[in-house]
Amino acid sequence: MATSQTGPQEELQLIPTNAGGRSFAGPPKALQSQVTPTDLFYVRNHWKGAPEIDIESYRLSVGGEVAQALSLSMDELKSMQHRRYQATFECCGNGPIPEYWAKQTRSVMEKVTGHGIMGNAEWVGVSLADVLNMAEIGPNAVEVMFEGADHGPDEVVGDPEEVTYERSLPMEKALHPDTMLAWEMNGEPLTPLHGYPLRLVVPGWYGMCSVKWLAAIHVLDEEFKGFYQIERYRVMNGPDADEFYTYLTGMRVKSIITDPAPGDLVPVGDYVVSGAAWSGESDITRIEVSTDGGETWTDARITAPRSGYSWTRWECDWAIPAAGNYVLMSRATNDKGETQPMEFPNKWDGMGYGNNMVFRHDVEVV
Ligand SMILES: Nc1nc2c(c(=O)[nH]1)N[C@H]1C(S)=C(S)[C@@H](COP(=O)(O)O)O[C@H]1N2
Ligand SMILES: [Mo]
Repeated sequence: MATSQTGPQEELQLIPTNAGGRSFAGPPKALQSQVTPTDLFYVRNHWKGAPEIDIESYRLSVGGEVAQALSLSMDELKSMQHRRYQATFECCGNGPIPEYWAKQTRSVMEKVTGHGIMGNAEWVGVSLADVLNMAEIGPNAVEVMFEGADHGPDEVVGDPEEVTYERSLPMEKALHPDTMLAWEMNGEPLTPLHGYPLRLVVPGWYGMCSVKWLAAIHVLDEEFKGFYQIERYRVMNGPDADEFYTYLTGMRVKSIITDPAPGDLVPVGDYVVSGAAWSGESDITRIEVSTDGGETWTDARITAPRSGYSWTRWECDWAIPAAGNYVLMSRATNDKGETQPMEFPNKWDGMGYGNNMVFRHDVEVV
């Protein structure tokens, strides 16, 4: 079986997204393995670097609509029952926007080609539910809000001038046993950029829900209306819709081709195309591949079903008849019967979030 040529072994490294040194995408080849190495796992921060946290004095505070307010050290958290699973993270700004649309789209992940604002990692921590149960949630609880230790002026135009990274979850997702307070990523303590010493992991939901550098947990008796909750990470329902916004939660059904990687030169002959597919909390049931720009489709084989909340890996044989330029595509369907759309679903929106369209993947065969 043929493999693609990549030239001399390239040094893989994170790619700045032109967002002022705040954020980095993983290189396309980092998405070829089941688990994304931590040093190649994307970084999406609203302010540059990571807040400094003194581990000796660090306490996670839990308060609000609870009978028993808590102040927990890392040692206390680590003495509770551990959870461990893989979870795929995707920033809702992941995925190139088609040329015709890119010019009008205001995305903070400017000029990223490829799909590297995502990755799959193994996380270890405790169930958030165990901590909330210890605090005894009161009868008026509606949502749980997570306060990060990072703050400053908002990155886009500096307005608001001072805001903290805070997000909330509905009770149902907050109390789901798989929603985790994690201190370990891929067998190591969290790195500063990924939220040391403690972050939330909201498996199956877009990345912005998983608050890093957790300072406090607030159980609320009303819906949270903070800036990063209601002014960001939403999509317009349509130019004339009655309801204006949908707030993104679970990751939409999506797939990517990871081999050949962009820029690989592929030889004529038999080739195995491979990639990943995921769909939030749902299972992937089908992946189809086209090697002729969407004219005809062939079913791909699932080679690794999801582990916990990881992506599903797949491959598909490609008998390449001749040299030339080919347009490959992959299209996933989940167990609810939802299939990736052929076009960007929120064209009118201007932000580019939640793009789960079938992408074109250009390949040069030599
Ligand atoms: N405190 C805090 N948490 C945060 C963010 C942030 O800027 N501050 N960024 C969010 C976004 S938009 C994403 S996509 C994920 C990225 O996680 P990672 O940088 O570990 O890949 O973290 C989320 N949690
Ligand atoms: Mo994100």
